[in-house]
Parts: sequence; C-alpha cells; structure tokens
Amino acid sequence: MHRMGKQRTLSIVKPDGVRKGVVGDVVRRFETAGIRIAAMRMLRLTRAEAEGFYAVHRERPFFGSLTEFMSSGPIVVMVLEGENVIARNRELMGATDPKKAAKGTIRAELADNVEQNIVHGSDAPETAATEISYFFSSLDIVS
Ligand code: FUP
Repeated sequence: MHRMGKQRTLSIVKPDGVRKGVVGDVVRRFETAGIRIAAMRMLRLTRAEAEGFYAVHRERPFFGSLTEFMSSGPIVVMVLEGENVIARNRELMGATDPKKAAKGTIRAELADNVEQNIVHGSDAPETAATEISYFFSSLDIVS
C-alpha cells in the first residue's frame, strides 16, 4: 500500500457479529495483529443514523436492506490505530462478499453473505476521519 505511517480507522462489529457472539474473536484478531484499540463502545443505531452512516450508498439497490440490517441490533464501534492500519484492517476483514474473501479472513470464516458480513472498516484516510467522528469525540480516543 502507498499510504503508510501511523493511521486511525473505524471498525464496526455489525449486528450479525454481536448476535453470533464473535465480538471477542474479532477483537482478538486485531490485538494479535498488533493493532491498538484506541476507543470502543457498544450502541444501537436508529434507522436514520444507519442511513446517515451509509449516505454514500443512498442510490444503491441494497440501501434499504442494508440500513434496516445495520439498525437491527447493537453494534460495537472501535477506533483502531497503527501503522498502515486502514489497509491492514481491510486485509483482516477480507473481501466484501464472504464467498470471495481470502481463507482465514474475518468475513471468510464468520460471515453469511455480502450484506451481513460481520465487520465494517474505513477504506481511506478521509473516510476514516469522517466515520470516526460519526461515533467518537476526540475526548473518547485514548492516545
Ligand atoms: P466494504 O468496504 O467491504 O464494507 O464494502 P462496500 O463499501 O462496497 O459496501 C458497504 C456495505 O454495503 C457492505 F459491507 C454490505 C453492503 N453491500 C450489500 O449489501 N450488497 C452489495 O452488493 C454490496 C455491499
């Protein structure tokens, strides 16, 4: 990856991950990879809050189903910190569609389908900053 250096990214264990009881499994993968957890909280999104978070996907055919799913139960939101952590988190997550995700990744091992795919991870520094601020104030993030 070309974007190196210390970064922060937003990780979400989605409602399917909380329902399946794999929050600890996901957190362990981050910690084992040497990624630092700088903030963590459980909450349940309203439908409107889920729509706000996924606003870039508003025109996509799956938007209604996705935001219904994301507001269907509690989620765990985390700020991850480390060298090149945006790309490293996405490597640990695997491809969006678990059928296409590499063996050993979170989605390949734990996810059911492309919508209910256990985890979210920011895809670039700009989106990471926006997504982190959707859930956390600077005072919530332990440096
Ligand atoms: P990712 O960055 O891997 O989370 O994937 P995208 O940003 O492309 O998609 C965001 C979310 O939209 C996915 F996690 C699940 C949902 N989605 C669908 O439900 N159907 C699709 O065909 C593609 C994405």
